[in-house]
This record gives sequence, structure tokens and C-alpha cells, in this order.
Amino acid sequence: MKRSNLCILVVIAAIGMLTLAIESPRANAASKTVIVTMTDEPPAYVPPKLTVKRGATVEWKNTGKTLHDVTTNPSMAQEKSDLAVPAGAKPFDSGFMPPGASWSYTFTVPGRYRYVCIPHEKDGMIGEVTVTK
Ligand SMILES: [Cu+2]
Repeated sequence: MKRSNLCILVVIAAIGMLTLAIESPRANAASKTVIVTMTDEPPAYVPPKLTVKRGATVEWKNTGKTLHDVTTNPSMAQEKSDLAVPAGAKPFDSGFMPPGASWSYTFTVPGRYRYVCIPHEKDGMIGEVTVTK
């Protein structure tokens, strides 16, 4: 085999491996995990609003230096109107998450969810997830 042909084969193989590396995350789109970070200044969920498909998992990560949490439990919130859970879905609550902690929830019921961080609800730490069918 000529040396130039060998070079072309190596390049084709490299492109093939690169394509595989790029494509593989998309293969898991249905069971995809979306990350929401929890920050201190200001206390916030980033991104504050997102839309996912039914079956998707959202993972909240506390990247701050203080306690945060994720709750749709109306008995925990100061303003019930800050919270929403679609009919047929149970409220969820991560409990207080120390710095560095993460917590995940898999959304199986479509609809609109609004959640708050109990220590920072008054500071506007309110998030929203819309789950499509
Ligand atoms: Cu918080």
C-alpha cells in the first residue's frame, strides 16, 4: 500500500472515532440528564426555567457555599403560589443540600412544575421545569 493511501485511511479512522464520540450522547436523548446548578450570589437556579421530555432526569448541583434545596412541597413554602405540580404528580423535596451535593428527580408526569429553595424563596430562588409528552 502506498504511504499516501495509508495516511488517508488514518484520517478516515480518526474522523470516524470523532463522530462516534460526538454522536453517542445524542443516542441517550430520551434518558438524558439535564443539570441545574444552585448558586449563592444571587441565590438562584441556573438555568431558572427549562423544558424537558417526559422521562428526563434533572440533576441539581449545589455549586455554592451555603445550603440550598429543591421542593414542590406546599407545606414547606412561604407562598403556595410559588409552587406548582401537575395533577397526578406527587410533590418532591430534596431536603437541605450541603455545598457540593447533588440530587436528581426523574419527571414521569407531563406538565408545569414550579419549585423553590426554602432558605432563599424570599430572595427569588424559584425554578420551573416544563415536562412535555
Ligand atoms: Cu438556596
